[in-house]
Order: sequence, then C-alpha cells, then structure tokens
Amino acid sequence: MRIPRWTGALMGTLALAALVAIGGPRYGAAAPSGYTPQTRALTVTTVPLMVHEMQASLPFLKKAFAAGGVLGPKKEVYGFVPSTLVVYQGDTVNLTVVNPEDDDHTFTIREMGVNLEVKGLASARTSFVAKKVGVFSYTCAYDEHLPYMWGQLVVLPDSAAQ
Ligand SMILES: [Cu+2]
Repeated sequence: MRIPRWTGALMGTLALAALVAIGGPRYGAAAPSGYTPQTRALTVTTVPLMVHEMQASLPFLKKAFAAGGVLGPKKEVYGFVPSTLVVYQGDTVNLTVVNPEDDDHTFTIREMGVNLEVKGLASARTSFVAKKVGVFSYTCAYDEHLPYMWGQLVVLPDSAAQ
C-alpha cells in the first residue's frame, strides 16, 4: 500500500499537539507542585525551665527572681518542646499540647487565629490549616511567661515538597 507523503507531517503535528495537551512546558504559568496536602498530628509539651519552684534546688534562681534580678519576681521561663514545627502549605495540623505542670498556658499563633487554652495538668487539642507560607511565632499569651515562652511554625511552599 502506498502512503501519501503528507501523512508523516500530519502525524508529527498531531503527536506534538497531544504532547502539549498532556502537559508539555507551560511558559508564563506556575508549574503545578503535585503536592497533596497532608494531615499532620503534632504534639507539643510545655516544659518548665526556670520557674519559682526550682529555687530550692537551684539557689542562683533566688537572685534571678529577686526584685531587680535578671528575671524579676513576676516572670518564669517555660519552653515549648519542640520549639520549631515545620509543615507544607495546605497541610492540616492536628495539634495536641500537653501541660504536665500546674501553671496554665496558651498556644497562640496570632496570624492564624489560633489561641488554644491549656490548663495545668491537662492537654488540649486544636486543628488548623497552614494556608500561608512563612514563619509564624507561637507564644504563650500569659504575661508572666513572656517573652520567654515561644516557638516557630515554619510553613514551606508546597512547591518545595519532594
Ligand atoms: Cu505559659
């Protein structure tokens, strides 16, 4: 059977058109990341680091907590452990905050509207979606624990996911 010469050119054009339709290079548009947002269960513990109850075992704290001391009588140092959380944009964070000590705390991310109350000797849960890329501080809102009790939530762009 004889195949007309123009058939080869036509087939080449159709193949190119199909390739572009499937997903060839798209100039001027952001490449799709292909990342599927995940639900991440994260647990943070509130940990006493330098608090009034420790003065008996750490005598230098008496000076630190004295009036005019480096901490003063109205401040205590607590930490969030871990102090850095990393997720990708679009992830859902199912967060549990565990407080094994008797002071109340909050886990607060102002930019995301997260403000979780965590009573003493209890745990609390919340859930939120990390919609924006960036570095967001989480703090305890109690004045007695500021500026010491804080950490950072790092929200990476979904395009950075492997
Ligand atoms: Cu606190």
